[in-house]
Amino acid sequence: RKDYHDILIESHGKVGLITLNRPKALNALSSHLFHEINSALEKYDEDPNISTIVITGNERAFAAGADIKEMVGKSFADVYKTAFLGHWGKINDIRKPVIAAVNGFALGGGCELAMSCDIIYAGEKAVFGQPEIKLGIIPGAGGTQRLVRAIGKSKAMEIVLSGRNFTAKEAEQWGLVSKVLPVDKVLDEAIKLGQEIASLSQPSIQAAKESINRAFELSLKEGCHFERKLFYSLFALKDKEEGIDAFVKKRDPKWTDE
Ligand code: CO8
Repeated sequence: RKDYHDILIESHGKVGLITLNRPKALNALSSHLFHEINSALEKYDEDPNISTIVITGNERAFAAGADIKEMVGKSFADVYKTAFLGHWGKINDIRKPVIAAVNGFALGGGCELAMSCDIIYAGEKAVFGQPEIKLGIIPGAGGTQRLVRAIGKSKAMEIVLSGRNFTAKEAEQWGLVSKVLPVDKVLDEAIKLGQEIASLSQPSIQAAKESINRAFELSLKEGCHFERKLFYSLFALKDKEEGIDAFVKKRDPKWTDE
């Protein structure tokens, strides 16, 4: 498609794929590239033919971070007044599930982009890290917040304060990624997972995502309360009747997403 320069988009059934495509810069997330990611995410989120989204890079890099070259010479006033890179938060508003298929480097903003997705699949050679400290800065797109929630304080401190990278295997052991796969299988498996999720009733998928994400914002009591309200509200769906009836009658459900 001609509308984008630094990403490729293609759909696989109901899965919308976004491939970061700035290979010479190891998919460094320039403002322009990030605007394109946001635009594609928004289009997929609105597209009734798409149910889940996969973001990937190439074998060498998912993304090696924000574009460091854009930061040269920028002062505090410059970045503060213009809310530099403020548009990075858009992905958090996407309602449909977003899966990251990570090969190669996922560093700095690249690691943060992966962590902003709902599920991460990683290739055996993937390398994660928050090396910002080595540039005299700190993570700025949620790295200090999401990493500690995913892997706990001691490990998050070690990673962010030392700037050392960590492997796909470590990321899996620590619970940051849900699966480590051979390099050439990561994208296929992520798309397969996307298709599996897309084959279910979408209002309940979106409610489940919304509810899980509340766990990061609310106390346990409030979170369970929120979940219960959503649970009750799903009884208003035709798909709830369909799913329960299909189970009772031992047949396959036919979802209408209503
Ligand atoms: N930004 C810009 N260009 C980059 C970046 C980057 N993050 N990473 C790599 N490149 C470019 C290199 O400059 C090089 O370009 P050229 O060929 O023109 O010199 C090309 O990509 C290939 O890179 P290398 O030659 O360095 O490849 P190597 O295999 O030798 O090394 C590394 C690979 C180890 C990944 C190395 O490139 C590297 O260390 N990259 C930088 C990693 C990093 O520090 N990332 C963190 C950036 S800061 C950040 O992400 C903050 C996010 C804040 C978000 C805030 C939102 C509000």
